[in-house]
Order: sequence, then C-alpha cells, then structure tokens
Amino acid sequence: MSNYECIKTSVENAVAVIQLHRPDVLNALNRKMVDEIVDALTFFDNNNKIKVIVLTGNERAFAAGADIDEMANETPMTLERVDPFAVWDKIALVKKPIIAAVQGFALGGGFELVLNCDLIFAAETAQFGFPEVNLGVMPGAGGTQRLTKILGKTKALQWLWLGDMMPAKTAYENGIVTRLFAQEIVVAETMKVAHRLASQPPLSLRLIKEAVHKAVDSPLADGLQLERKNFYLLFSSADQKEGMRAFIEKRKPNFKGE
Ligand code: CO8
Repeated sequence: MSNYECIKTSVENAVAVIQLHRPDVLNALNRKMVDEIVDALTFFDNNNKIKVIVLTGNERAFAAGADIDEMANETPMTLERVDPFAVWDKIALVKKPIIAAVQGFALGGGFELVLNCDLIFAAETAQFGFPEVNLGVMPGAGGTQRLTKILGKTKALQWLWLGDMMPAKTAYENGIVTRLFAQEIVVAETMKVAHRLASQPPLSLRLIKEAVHKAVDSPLADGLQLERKNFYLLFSSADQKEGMRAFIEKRKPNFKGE
C-alpha cells in the first residue's frame, strides 16, 4: 500500500479506516487527496481481510469542499483535458460497505463524498451544504443528482440555490444522515456498527448493496429483477447454508465469505 500524503489509513480487525488529513485547510479536497482516497478504497475493496471501510475526517471537518486555491485558475479546457471528476466514478465500483463518520463541515465536494457512502453517521455538530453557488459554480461530482434523489426537486433546489449550511439534525430529519451521535462518540459508535457489519455474510452485504444501488439508479422493474437474481444466487453460497442451518440449530452462525 502506498505512502499517502493527504490521508491516513489504519486497520482494526476487518475494518479499514481512511482518515482525510489536511487539517490546516479543513481537509479541502485537492486532486492528490481524491486520488489517494480512491486508491485506498480500491485497495481495501480488493483485500480479502477487509470487510468494511470507514471514511472520516477530524472534529472540525470531514471536508470543506474542493480545494478552492487549486481550482481557482481552472478553465473549461484544463478541466476537460484532466477530467478530474472521472476518478470519482471508481467509488461507485467499491463493493464493500463504506460508512462515513462525519464531524464538522461536510461541504461541496466533501458533501458529495459523504453522499457516495452507504451509511452516513454524523455528529450533532456536523454541518452539510453545497456552497458552490456562492463561488459562482455548482456541484460537479454528483451533488445535484444525489441530493435531489433524496430530497426531491424543490427542497434540493432550495439548498443548492441558497448555498446554506444544513445542520446535522436537519440532514437527519431529511433522510440524508443515517444516525446522529454526540460529537465525542460518533467515531466509536461508527466503529461498533462497522464491526457488526464485518461479521455479517460478505456476499449478502455485497449483493444487497448492488441491489439497493440499482433501486436508486434505475426503474423499479429493473431493480426488482436484479434483486430476485441476487437472492437466487445467494443460495449457491456456503454462508447461506451455514446461516440457515445455524438458525435451525439455534446457534450463532460462522460466516466465511464463501
Ligand atoms: N479550499 C481551500 N482552502 C480552504 C477551503 C477550501 N474549500 N475551506 C477552508 N479552507 C482553508 C481556509 O482558507 C483557511 O486557510 P488559512 O488558515 O490559510 O486562511 C483554513 O482552511 C481554515 O478555514 P477558515 O479560516 O475559513 O475557517 P472558518 O471556521 O472561519 O470557516 C468555512 C469555515 C465556513 C468552512 C470556510 O472555510 C469556508 O467557507 N470554506 C469554503 C467552503 C466552500 O466553499 N466549499 C465548496 C468548494 S467548491 C466545491 O467543493 C466544488 C465541488 C466540485 C467537485 C469536487 C472535486 C474534489
């Protein structure tokens, strides 16, 4: 695994933690940091010992958006040539559960990164938002699409047009945040859930994730078809046999990811 400059990584049993680490600039996402996040996600996704990935920042910020200093002099042609958002598509290819543990600011590209996660746990003090409009631009890494799918058109437009900060409680009430915690315990509680998930049958988690993403991204009929296929497929796994046998034998299952 590479030596990273803008993130820190650690492993606790089967849970990998990726911590965004540019504290002097509230974890502003420069290109290097985004490349490193995607590299680490892909590495852990391909590592058999890892079952769940947690993405987090620090108390002040998950990430306060794209690095405005780096972005300020871009032109349409420099953006088109480098295509800096293309690497974001690789996040959607990660098959393992990704949980965000958010404290402080999650703005712009930082909010977009959060919306790419499967579960979103937030401190009560966290603040979300898309302030791009205040810079004369707009979200570019999926924010308009993902926020609208969750909130619907008129609520999404209000946040995207006004660029206000959304308190964690509002984000929770609007179905963006999965669970809210006091700031001091949000990371520990996230790790507890991550470890619980890590003991679930990995193939079920993976195929459930695929089916749920399909539900979000496609017409109901396509999603239902994929869900049915994945359900049938799981009956070829050893974990299905073990899980059901354990239930019948009234004991804890021992899942092996096979
Ligand atoms: N880019 C670069 N530097 C930043 C950023 C940023 N997004 N956010 C904060 N910083 C820096 C500040 O410049 C400051 O640096 P210095 O100490 O050298 O002056 C340091 O972080 C601390 O920030 P503040 O002093 O401003 O801290 P405050 O607590 O007073 O304010 C705020 C916190 C409100 C979060 C404020 O820093 C702020 O408004 N930041 C900018 C937020 C923003 O506009 N984000 C959207 C950026 S555009 C975007 O994300 C487009 C997405 C496109 C796709 C994503 C691709 C990666």
